Amino acid sequence: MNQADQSPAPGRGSTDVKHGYDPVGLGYDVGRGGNESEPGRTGTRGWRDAVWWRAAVGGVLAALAGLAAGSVVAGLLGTRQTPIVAIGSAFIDRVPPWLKDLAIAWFGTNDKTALRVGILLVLSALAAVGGVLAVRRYWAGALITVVLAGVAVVAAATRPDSGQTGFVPSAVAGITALLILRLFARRLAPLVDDPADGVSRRGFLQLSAGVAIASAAIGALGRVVGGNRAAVAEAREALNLPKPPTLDPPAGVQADGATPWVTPNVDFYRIDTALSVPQILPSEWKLRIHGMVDRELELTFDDLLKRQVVHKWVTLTCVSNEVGGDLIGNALWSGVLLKDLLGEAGPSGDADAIKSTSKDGFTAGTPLSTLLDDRQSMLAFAMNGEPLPVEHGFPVRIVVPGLYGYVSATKWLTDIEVTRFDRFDAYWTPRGWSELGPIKLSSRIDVPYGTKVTAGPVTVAGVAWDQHVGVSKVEVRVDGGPWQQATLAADASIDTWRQWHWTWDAPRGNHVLQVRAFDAKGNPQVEASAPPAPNGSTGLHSVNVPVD
Ligand SMILES: Nc1nc2c(c(=O)[nH]1)N[C@H]1C(S)=C(S)[C@@H](COP(=O)(O)O)O[C@H]1N2
Ligand SMILES: [Mo]
Repeated sequence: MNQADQSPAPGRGSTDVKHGYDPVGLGYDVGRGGNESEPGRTGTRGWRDAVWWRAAVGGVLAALAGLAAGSVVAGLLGTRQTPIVAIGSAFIDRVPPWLKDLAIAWFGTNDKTALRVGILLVLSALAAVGGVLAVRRYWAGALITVVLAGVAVVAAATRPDSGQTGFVPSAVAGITALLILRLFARRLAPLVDDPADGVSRRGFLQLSAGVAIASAAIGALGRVVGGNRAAVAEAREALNLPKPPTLDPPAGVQADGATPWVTPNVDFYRIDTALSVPQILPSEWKLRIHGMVDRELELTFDDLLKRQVVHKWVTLTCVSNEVGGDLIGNALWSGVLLKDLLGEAGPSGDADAIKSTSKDGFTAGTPLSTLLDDRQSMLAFAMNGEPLPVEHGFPVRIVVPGLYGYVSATKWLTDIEVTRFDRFDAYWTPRGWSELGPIKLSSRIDVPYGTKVTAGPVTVAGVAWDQHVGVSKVEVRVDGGPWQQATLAADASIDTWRQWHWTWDAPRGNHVLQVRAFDAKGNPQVEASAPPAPNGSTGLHSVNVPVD
């Protein structure tokens, strides 16, 4: 039951005219007992006694409490869709390009921060109006909260990256804000009739302080309980990284076939030992480069961004990939060359490796030579033009063209020690995997696969890779017959996979297709089958194709 609606006290309702100029009836003028013939007193007493500003404060505090609750829930659920992120993302998706350009012109790389501040200001203003309305008619004020929360819920629910629970934080935020708004409305209702009512004034102060402290505490608790997830998600969202000149695949690369040349971030395979994904705020990220160096380096995320940034297509592969498997993906990585950073540190001539360590204690051992040569090994902070997804190593990981991930691609990177292979074991080495892990030449058939094929011309297509060596030729054979040369898509660089396709005049019956690739020097793929351990699978990919 709502006291504000039920109070029989006079001085409320649209028929009440005795407050004179008082459009909302909340003591904007002189309040109860005031004297309209004494205009001199109106200003100060009116201001101090007035309910409206207290009601506005209550509205804003209710909204902030809702946002705090929403952040906690987002943290617990592991979704990045806090109410602000939900609204902000929906806004970014819909904003016309000219406005985006204007925002960038005005705020530069702070445009995302400006957007957040803007959203907060607009929300606060609306919440203040809601607070004022709620004192007289709770549901009139509550309606504003319902609409705002509704917008956030719909925005979160319709985002492609929000998952099934993305809307929950916004819903919880809305409900929390409604409950707190109700408390404020009740507290303030008596002041409408008697602005000098000391009990109610103190009550308002106590409630305000309580809500403010509780919101701050809940926000802090959320960071602990949620492992910083919401805060990291928001920080990631707010980052404005140097953009690659283009996200388009290099011209002429596309080939007929099922596998797109670029692997979208959401489809990119994920392999790691992290039960719970490390949550690192860019503002708290630090990298130490030390060990056998002339000068130890300590870098912050901002230090990294101040350096020369490179953008490079690299196909990452997992050593656990079986023949024909999908633990491989191609992305445009943006970051800073390890060659530059190690050059600054000055590695000792005796060093032959780095041991890189992640926040969660994973380690990889990488030959120093692969970081200092021309292959553009990097500390990557962006993937396909976006900040690294958290599960792919946010905020910074290593990418080394030509090496399996387990010996190079440390995610959530925090430490690089320049050292010697004979002085340490990386994570997978004592677990039965080779110390060195160059990627092996391999190839895969992607179509036809699991689809019905009709007799006649059929496109057979797939990918082949031999990162940092290059693929020179791909051949296909049917039922163990003669090898036939497939068409290779244009080369992007030797560090990416290569698409291939071949047209097969398919006869009826059950057939077996096989593929093999040749490296840049003309060596064929190893045909003998070997399992992934200890340093990568070999063998030819075969698919059975029934043709009607
Ligand atoms: N911190 C950390 N980084 C890691 C790993 C890990 O377990 N922990 N696994 C590695 C392995 S085995 C691979 S194949 C790649 C996979 O990177 P991705 O998950 O971004 O595809 O990350 C590498 N980096
Ligand atoms: Mo891997």
